[in-house]
Amino acid sequence: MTGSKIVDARVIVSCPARNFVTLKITTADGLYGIGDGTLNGRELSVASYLQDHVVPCLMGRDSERIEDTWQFLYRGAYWRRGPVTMSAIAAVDVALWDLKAKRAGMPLYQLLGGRSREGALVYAHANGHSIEDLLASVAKHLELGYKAIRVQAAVPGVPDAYGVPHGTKPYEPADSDLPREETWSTQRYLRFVPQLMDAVRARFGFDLMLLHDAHHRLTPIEAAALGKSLEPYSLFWLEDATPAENQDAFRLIRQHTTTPLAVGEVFNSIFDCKQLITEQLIDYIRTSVTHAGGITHLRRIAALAEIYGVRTGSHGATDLSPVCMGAALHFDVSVPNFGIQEHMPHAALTDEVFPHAYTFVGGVMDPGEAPGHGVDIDEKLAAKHPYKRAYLPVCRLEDGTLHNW
Ligand code: EZ4
Ligand code: CO
Repeated sequence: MTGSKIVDARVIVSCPARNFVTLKITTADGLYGIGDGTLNGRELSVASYLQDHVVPCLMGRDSERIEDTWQFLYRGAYWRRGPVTMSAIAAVDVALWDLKAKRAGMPLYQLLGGRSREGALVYAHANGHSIEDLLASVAKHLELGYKAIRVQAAVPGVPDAYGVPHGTKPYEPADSDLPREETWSTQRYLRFVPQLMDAVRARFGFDLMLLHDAHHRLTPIEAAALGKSLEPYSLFWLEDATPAENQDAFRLIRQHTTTPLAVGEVFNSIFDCKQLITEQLIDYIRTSVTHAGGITHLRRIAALAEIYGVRTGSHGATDLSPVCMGAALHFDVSVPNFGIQEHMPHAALTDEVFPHAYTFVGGVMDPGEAPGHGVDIDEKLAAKHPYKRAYLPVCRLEDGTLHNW
């Protein structure tokens, strides 16, 4: 193991357009691997978890022992699961897979069993301040070659709708130094979404794959009603209809609608989705490489999902770094039950800090053929953009209530 021994592990926190936590692990023979540990709005907790508690345990370990290192960090800590822990474990895991693939001189997907498909179908975000505005955004994304598009628009009479940018800035969910508080009306939303979908189908027809994110804002019965009212528009999926701490809730939604359901961007382990999968209550599981314990754990979730006919549809917003996107694409092209991958393009500065081998052509993305996961970090450039505190918004109903489920 001499050459593959870990001799250095560095946590790099930077803000090239938005915050990212990156782990760089170096071995005795001078190879290095990169992992993403970004947890939106809680970045420094993962950085500390890594720096203070994980990095000391990595020194001198054999970087080739990915499974054993995963088990050591997961079981060995005694305190299992949770987004901070699992994002930190993911950062190590992805860096080790990157290292192993580089050492083998292969793109990562080869170590995962080779390609099951030529590319990964991705979906884009179209959003607008009005239906007309949204239709223009859909048209723009179709021109760019996207075959699948998530549509969100401002709800008339509701001051803040999820997924819609403030002013003319590109959409970025974590956009304030302290949490911005938003007001929300479920009734207005439930009336509006079918009108929105109707307008999209009337303008663009039914070939386009259409997605929508309810962003955990509904009760189970409201979600059931929405799913039912959207059936004529033949959605690819309805995402995060309700929060899923209570996995039972999806039974009720499922009994009422044939609109396909996706959930899981906030899940961090297989236990968050075990019942959803084994009872076939969902169609797509949205767990990501970074927030669900890395390639090692995401493969287990996908394997469970495979035998119950559930497909993958990983979260891929801009708060998951290009390192996560690179690793996700290797996973996506290899896993048999891949469904779709979210693609929210990063800012030009983010792409500059993280040079990458992946590409987008004609609605699909490809991880590329570079050894490893194909994503690097320009540390000098990253250092010029220090961390800036940023929070996701907090949502209240019109009566001021924060929870309605
Ligand atoms: O709210 O990435 O489907 N995508 C989403 C995202 C998430 C953010 C949270 O960090 O819902 O916009
Ligand atoms: Co979402």
